[in-house]
Amino acid sequence: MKVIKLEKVDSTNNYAKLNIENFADKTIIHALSQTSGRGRLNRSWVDLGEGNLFMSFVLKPSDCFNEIYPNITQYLSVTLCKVLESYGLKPEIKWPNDVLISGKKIAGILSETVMSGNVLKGIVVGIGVNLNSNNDDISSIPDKIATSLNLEIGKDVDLDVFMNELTEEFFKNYDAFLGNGFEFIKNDYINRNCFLNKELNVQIFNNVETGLAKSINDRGELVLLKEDKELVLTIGDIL
Ligand code: BT5
Repeated sequence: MKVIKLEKVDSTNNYAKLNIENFADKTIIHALSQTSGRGRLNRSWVDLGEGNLFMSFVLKPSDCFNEIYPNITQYLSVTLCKVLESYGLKPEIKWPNDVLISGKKIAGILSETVMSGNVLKGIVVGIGVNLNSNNDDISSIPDKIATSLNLEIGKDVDLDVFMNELTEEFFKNYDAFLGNGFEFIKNDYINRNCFLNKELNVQIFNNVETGLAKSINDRGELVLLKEDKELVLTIGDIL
């Protein structure tokens, strides 16, 4: 595993994608600050200043796409929960991969696939974790109630220590996850969920589906019960 350290970059995901040919499997791009951090669907990820985590995993598990690769984001959300639990917190997962503390967003995960024709050049899995912020900055985040680790535990967090813990935990079971897929983490994922058995509105692009969150299947998809019919959702945002 190699770590590439950058002072400042537009987005660690952009940097990883642009230079993907030059990076070996399991390379990490770590930036101390991001000027244009991205979320999904053109949303942005706010840089809350010094001491917060912005990193991307460059993964090259094979040169053809496998249906379990999209589940890497869920694998990373479970990994993050385990690290946050070691700080004495009780994180919860909101499908598919949001990690919340007492309902507040502490991290975001963005996975992007780089293809050239049918050849998979690599997968870039970016994660931002709020480690050190203050109440003013955190409340300026648009559209979401957010938090950061220091505000939850009442003391500053060491960025390098946290990043090493996250990286170690990620690679500890990564190969086993690739061999087994979502089922390998299904229990760990479900044990931390905050959405099952609740009535949900789920936005899928411009459409909103409403129903009871019945289960998570072996592929990590959300099974929504809508008027006696089952809807199986692969992507979406729980509103
Ligand atoms: C995400 O998108 O949550 C994925 C964010 C991934 C960020 C990492 S940082 C390293 C790597 N490089 C990148 O350029 N990106 C990745 P989404 O589910 O679309 O949520 C975006 C929404 O989260 C925004 O619209 C805000 O409401 C909220 N948000 C933005 N910044 C935040 C922050 N620092 N903390 C908590 N919430 C935030």
